[in-house]
Amino acid sequence: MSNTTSHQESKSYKIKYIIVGTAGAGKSSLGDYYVNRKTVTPIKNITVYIDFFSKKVKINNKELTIHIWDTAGQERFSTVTRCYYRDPVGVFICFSLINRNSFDKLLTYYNDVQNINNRGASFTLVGTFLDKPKQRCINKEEAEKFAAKYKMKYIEISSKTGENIDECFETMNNIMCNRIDNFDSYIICDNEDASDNLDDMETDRMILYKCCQQ
Ligand SMILES: Nc1nc2c(ncn2[C@@H]2O[C@H](COP(=O)(O)OP(=O)(O)OP(=O)(O)O)[C@@H](O)[C@H]2O)c(=O)[nH]1
Ligand SMILES: [Mg+2]
Repeated sequence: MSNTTSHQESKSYKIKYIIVGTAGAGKSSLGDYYVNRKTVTPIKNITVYIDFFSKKVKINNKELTIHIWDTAGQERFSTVTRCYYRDPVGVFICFSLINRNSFDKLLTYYNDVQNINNRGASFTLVGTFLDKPKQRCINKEEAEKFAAKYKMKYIEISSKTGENIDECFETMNNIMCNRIDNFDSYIICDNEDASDNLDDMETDRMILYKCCQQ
């Protein structure tokens, strides 16, 4: 006799995340550490338009294929990066714990994503540069207050040491599993045919192409 529950639990899901925040906030470093275990180097690699990471994880018998869209923080790319705010179900808003300006811009990013997103995105606020306590200018209470006000999770990470990076994504992955268990239509409908991830990437690349033509 078939078991409906175990059949459901062994299903694969594709999940789209996006990382936003000011230039130099550590967005690419966060994604690169989580997916490739790459620690930061002194060489700066500015993201142009958008970058992409992918990783498969298994949680409670669910296979998640995670697509992470890493946006450029530089203002001159914002017309294009905003095109990617529509679809993600998980959003990481990054700021640097050692840069006040990156914290002051958080609300702008939050509002921009909320205005464009149509998947009921879950948000995590990520404070980066945890390995630089002496240069720190945003304290934990201030960041926690902001996160609580906008109903986000809050976590502090270092892409130099890797501290809390797995936890950062695991927290979001668990939120996604809960949303799936609660039959969240934004995720379930996106996964009617979860096997074909390449087509999905192609669609996203077309969005980038169209935006660049504007
Ligand atoms: N010490 C330390 N350095 C970091 C950390 N995160 C990022 N960096 C460094 O900060 C610089 C900028 O990091 P990126 O990850 O490229 O920043 P970004 O947000 O992707 O920047 P854009 O692509 O321009 O929007 C790089 O030189 C990184 O090596 C961190 O947690 N600790
Ligand atoms: Mg980058």
